[in-house]
Formats: sequence, structure tokens, C-alpha cells
Amino acid sequence: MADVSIDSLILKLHDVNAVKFGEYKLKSGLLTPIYIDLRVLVSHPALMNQVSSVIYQRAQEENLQFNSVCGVPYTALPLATIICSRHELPMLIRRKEAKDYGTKKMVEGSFCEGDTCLIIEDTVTSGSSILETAEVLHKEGLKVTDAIVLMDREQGGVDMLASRGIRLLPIISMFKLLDVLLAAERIDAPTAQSVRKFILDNNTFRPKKTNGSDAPAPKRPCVEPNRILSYADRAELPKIHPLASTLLKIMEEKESNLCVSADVTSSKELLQLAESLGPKICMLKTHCDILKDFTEEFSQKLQAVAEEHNFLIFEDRKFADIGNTVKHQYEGGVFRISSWSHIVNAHAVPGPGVVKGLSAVGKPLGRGCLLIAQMSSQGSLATGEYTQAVVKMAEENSDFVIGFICASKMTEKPEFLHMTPGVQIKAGGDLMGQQYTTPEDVIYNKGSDVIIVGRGILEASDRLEAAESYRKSGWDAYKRRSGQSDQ
Ligand code: S5P
Repeated sequence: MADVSIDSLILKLHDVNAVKFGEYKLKSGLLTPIYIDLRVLVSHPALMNQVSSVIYQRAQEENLQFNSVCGVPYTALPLATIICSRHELPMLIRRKEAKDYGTKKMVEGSFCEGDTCLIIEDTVTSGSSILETAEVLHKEGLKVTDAIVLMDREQGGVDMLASRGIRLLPIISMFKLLDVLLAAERIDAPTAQSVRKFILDNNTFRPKKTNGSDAPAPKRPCVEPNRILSYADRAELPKIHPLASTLLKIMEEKESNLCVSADVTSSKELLQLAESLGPKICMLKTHCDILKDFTEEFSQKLQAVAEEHNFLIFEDRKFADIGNTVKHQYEGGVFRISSWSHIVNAHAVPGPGVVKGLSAVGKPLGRGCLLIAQMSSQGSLATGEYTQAVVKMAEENSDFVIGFICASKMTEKPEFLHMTPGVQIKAGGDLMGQQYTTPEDVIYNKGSDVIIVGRGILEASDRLEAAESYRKSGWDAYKRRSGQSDQ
């Protein structure tokens, strides 16, 4: 397709408000000065046809060989439908969620194992949506070698997918779009410049280091605020919650972003763990309801050890009820959690009432809460819009919510802490759906702040040595992330 028709396509997309300038939140939580919303295409059939044509034409120009076409749900679904209908190509539909009745299939349509499927997408930022779709197709025995995207935000999607064996072919790239809109005086030079800067500063792809020095350097520096600010800087932020500030100072002082998940069943063993690993950690996470011999005396001893070794206690209670009930669960019962645990966590499922109930008890005591924005377990339902709503809930309750349990950085607001479970030295999983990634990936690639490690340390023959090794990996990754190391 000649460039001139790409130019006119860009202008038409701008005409129908598919390209917006302002301040918008991306799927990742990042605020962007430009938003591409191709969902509006369904209201403009002529444009929809034109977009479908350029996508198909691109597949032909590249001489792509494929047996079927799959549009990433939902926006690209009608595009794939038009292409497949017009050119009589078999289409596959990837379900976003498995049906809870009937076949429970994740991919609808007929195919043979080993078939190649071409993926079509409307917009790409990091490439994660294409990768997700490709993974579902892979599981069904299909091959994915190429994907075509109408609009590439040029924030690392091409590189990320290439690293996973998928070639991404963009029709319109962000820089081209800006040039055309600027030339047509649809935007002014400062707007174009600010978007260019944002794109260059926010590349989402960092190549994984394989064995140290021979890994390729990241293409562009990543400069989101909490990638640059040190833990110490963040501890001093005007809006920081005092407990978050305390934790950040502990982390900096002890050079540790390690939280040990003390998932043991005897209080004696837990106290021994706290005593021996105390110097290595910034936080100790408990599940008090798995202890067979919880007593108030135990909780007092644990507090004394925490004070001695300067770490915080995080009771992983995962509250998930109405405000009035969680208030009682937090304050009373056998465990009296609020009396000894600095930090607790909660699911956002019940709505903001859960935070209100906990806050009524915890706030006067100077406690803090983490909201569970994502989970490490396979098939977790805490994704997409739910995760975004959790972030919003946290931001609206920052007098008590200090951060998140999450897989990666959720918000650009540096006063929030990101804590990630499902960490081991080697990526993998257990037999009950737990999924592990590495300290380096969590801290350096995903921009989280704290690694939460349970069995990686508890099942090691030398727990202290294992804790030191996790501490060091997490800390080294943080140093590299904040540009304090040239490793
Ligand atoms: O999504 C989550 C949230 C939490 S808090 N995934 C998790 O694994 N956790 C907790 O982290 C889990 O309850 C356990 O206590 C710990 C992980 O333990 P590991 O042995 O798998 O490292």
C-alpha cells in the first residue's frame, strides 16, 4: 500500500476520534498523553473495510503462509471476521474466558494440530495481548509465527514478540502517525514532541539477561518515576504513608527488598525463622491461621523479634468481606491481627467497604493495607479491568492503602509499594497452580518493589544461605533498575 493512503487512513482515524490526545491510562496503569481507541471503528463501516483491506494486503505483500486467522479479542475480532469473510479464509475465535458449560474450549473453530494461525490486532503497546492469544493457540497445538497490527505504539511490542518467536508487522507506527498529524496541522509541535518523548521514555521491553555481560543492553532507558527514584527518595515523598516510608527506609538501610513468607505450622519454628532470617529481610509474611499453636504470647515474641531485627510483619489474611465483618476479623477473634501485624492485605471484590472496615481499626494504630491487584496463581481472575479497578480503589484510599500484591508495577505513583509473590530463583510452578518467576524479572523487568519468597527459602537445605541469595538477587536487580549499578 502506498504511503499516501496510509496518510489518509491516519487522518480518517483521527477524524473519527480513534486517536486522542490528553491524559489516559493504559492497560498497564501507565498514564499516556496519546490514546488509540480503535473500538470506535465498528461505528464506521467504510473505514472498517479500509482497515481490513490494508491488513490483508500486508499479509499478501509479506507472502505470509497461514491456515487460519485469529483476531485478538475484542477490537480485532470484527476486523478478522471481515478479512476472513471477504477472502474466504478459515477463522478461529479465541475465548477470553472458558465457558463453564459444554466443551470448555478456549478456541472456537476447526483446526489441525500444527496448523499456522495468523494473529490480527488493532493496537500494540507491549505486545502482551498478542502473546496471551498466541499462548492460548499454542496450547491447542497451533503455531503462531506472524502477527499484523494496525497501530504500533513503538513501545517495545515488536522486540518483545520477536524475543518470543513472533514477528509483528505494523501498518501504522506511532512516529509516522505523529508526523502525518503534525503535517496536516491536526496537532501542534509541542504535542507531537511530548508524545515522542513519552514513547521514547516508556519502552516496555527489557531483554532478559541470560548469563550476565553478554546480554544486549536495553534499547532505551526506562524513566518512569519509581524506576528512577530510590527507595530512600520515595521514603521522603510528601504524600507517602508513614508506614510505607518506614518500610522503604528499612529496605534501604538493610539493603533488602526481600519479604520471607513464613508458611510454617508451628509458632516455635516461625520464631526461629524470624530470628535467624531477620537480618536479611525487610518484612516477614505470616499466615497466622496455619499455625497449630497460635497464642498471644507468640504474637508478642514475634513483635519483639521484628523490632530487634528491624523488619515489618505482614499478616497475609486476604480479607474479603463486607466492611463490618472485616473490622471484627481484623481486630478481634483469636488472632487479634491488628494488635501485632503492621501490614495486612485485602481483596477488592467487596468494593471499597472492605478498606473502610479495615481502616477503621488499622488507621488509628498506624497500620497499612495492600490490595490484591493480581495473583500469581494460574487462571487467576484478578486481571484486566478488575486489576485496574483495584488500582483506582487504592489511589482513592491512600490514607490506609500503601500498595499492592501484584505481578508488576501497577501505578506510576511512587508512594505506592508493589509486592510480588510467586518468586523463586528459577521460573516454574508447583502442582497446585502456583507460578514462579525470578527476582530479577520481578524487580528489574516488571518494576515491582518487594519479592515475597516462601518455599524457595523454606525448602532449601540452608535457609539462611538461600535467604541471602534471594536478598542479593533482589537488591542487585533494584540497583540496576534505579541506575545505581552498571552491571
Ligand atoms: O498471588 C499471590 C498472593 C500471595 S499473598 N500468590 C501467593 O503465592 N501469595 C502468597 O505468597 C501465598 O499465600 C504464599 O504464602 C506465598 C508464596 O509462597 P511460595 O512458597 O509459593 O513462595
